[in-house]
Amino acid sequence: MRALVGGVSALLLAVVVAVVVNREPLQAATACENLATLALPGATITLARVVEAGAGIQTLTAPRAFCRVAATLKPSSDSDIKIELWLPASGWNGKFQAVGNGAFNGAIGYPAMMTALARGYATASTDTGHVGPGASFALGHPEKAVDFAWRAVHEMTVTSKKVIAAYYDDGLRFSYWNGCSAGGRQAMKEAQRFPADFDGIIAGAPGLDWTGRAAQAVHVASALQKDEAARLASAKARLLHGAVVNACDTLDGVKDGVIDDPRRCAFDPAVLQCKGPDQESCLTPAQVRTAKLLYSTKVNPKTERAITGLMPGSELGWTDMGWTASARATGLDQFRFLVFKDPTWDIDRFNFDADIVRAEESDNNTINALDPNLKAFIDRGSKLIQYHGWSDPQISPASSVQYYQRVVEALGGADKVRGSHRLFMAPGMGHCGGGEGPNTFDMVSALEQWVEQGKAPDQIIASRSANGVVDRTRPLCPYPQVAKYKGTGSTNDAASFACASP
Ligand SMILES: [Ca+2]
Repeated sequence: MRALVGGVSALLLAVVVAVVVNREPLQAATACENLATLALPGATITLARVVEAGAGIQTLTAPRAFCRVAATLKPSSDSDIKIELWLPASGWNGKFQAVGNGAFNGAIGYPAMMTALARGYATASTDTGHVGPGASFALGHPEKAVDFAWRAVHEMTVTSKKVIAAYYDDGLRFSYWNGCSAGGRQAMKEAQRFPADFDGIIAGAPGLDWTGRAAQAVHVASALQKDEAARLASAKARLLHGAVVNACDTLDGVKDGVIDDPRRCAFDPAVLQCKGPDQESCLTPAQVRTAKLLYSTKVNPKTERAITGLMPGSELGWTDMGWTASARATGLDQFRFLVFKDPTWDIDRFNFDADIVRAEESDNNTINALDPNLKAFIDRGSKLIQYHGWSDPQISPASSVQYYQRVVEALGGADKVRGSHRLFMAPGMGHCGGGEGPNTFDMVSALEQWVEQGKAPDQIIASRSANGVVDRTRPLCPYPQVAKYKGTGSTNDAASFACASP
């Protein structure tokens, strides 16, 4: 009997050893390098090499050893999509996290990949099908425009999952998307168009109304180009910001230098208008008009959809050409290369009413990620965390609220949406971070808990630091809830607040 047990034990041991032995080579250098010969439709693997922990990539340091895979994807004859996929050589968490891009920039997002890799993720990023900033790549290359609009991200995701399946013994457990700005637009596009690609999606400050934002930024830039005296230099923007905060800070019941819901701030810049000549302490009539222009909501005269402006409180992020240099450049390139397809087109030719219609029609929902029908994504059980800073000077935060409300309407009420899609507005936060409000948070952990444990994020704690020390924490709340002060305790402590209806 004992001999039999011993025999069984020996057999078990042999099986265990066999499994371990079988498994080990898959995570060794040779297995990584063998990925170079992997046959994938529409994809050519151009690099498969182990990078050791501590090795440098650009200015970054690898937090763990990984298998670095680079590939070129050609879903169309004119496509040239570069991707990288990094596979932890050990300590893989069984999950995949794809990361997003910024503006029109054709560049693989190494920093975000490093962050995902450090958490044990297999991670991927694409250059979206072209190299470098700007949209000149699209001129005469409609297929490259499609690659940028949605195809590069989807193809990257499909290819990455195949490589992950080839490299690891264990199956992929969960797939995530994490992006902000253009990466937030990519996030929404995936949820709308390829609902099976990801189990969980983080959409930060999504540029989902890409053409509306381009029109708004060019509209402001056009006005300021015509009249230099109307520009709001940073000292005047600071003056305006101080007056806005002074007028609206306490509308939320807490005097903390941050306006919780700037839509309630009905500040009229005309109160700052100079009584006499221009001075540091006042705004000229032209500067008052500029401030109103930046806050203003325009309407697409054909679709009647509102193209929202910037919010009171965002003034410190404005440049003297309005919005930001990035918004202006992205807007100009949108019209020059994608709408008019004319490299000589310039901002002085812009006509808002005619050109916003033309921009949206020519886009035909290719780059814009405005489709509110998330039913397939939701029915699949996938989860979407959307967030946006109320002081974002780049992409109107009200566009995030508008989209969320359109999803609620399309799906038949907030009850149909709450279990799958939540929007977190961050008071005082700038574009994807920064700003005077709490602006640091861990959306990845919140999403992991929602997707993997079914624990929906009823609040997400955000913090703010000064000189490397956290000086305020505050819950971010699922829209339309806001963080309400309980009446006792420090207003710099998240525990003094609870998420509640406004
Ligand atoms: Ca306040």
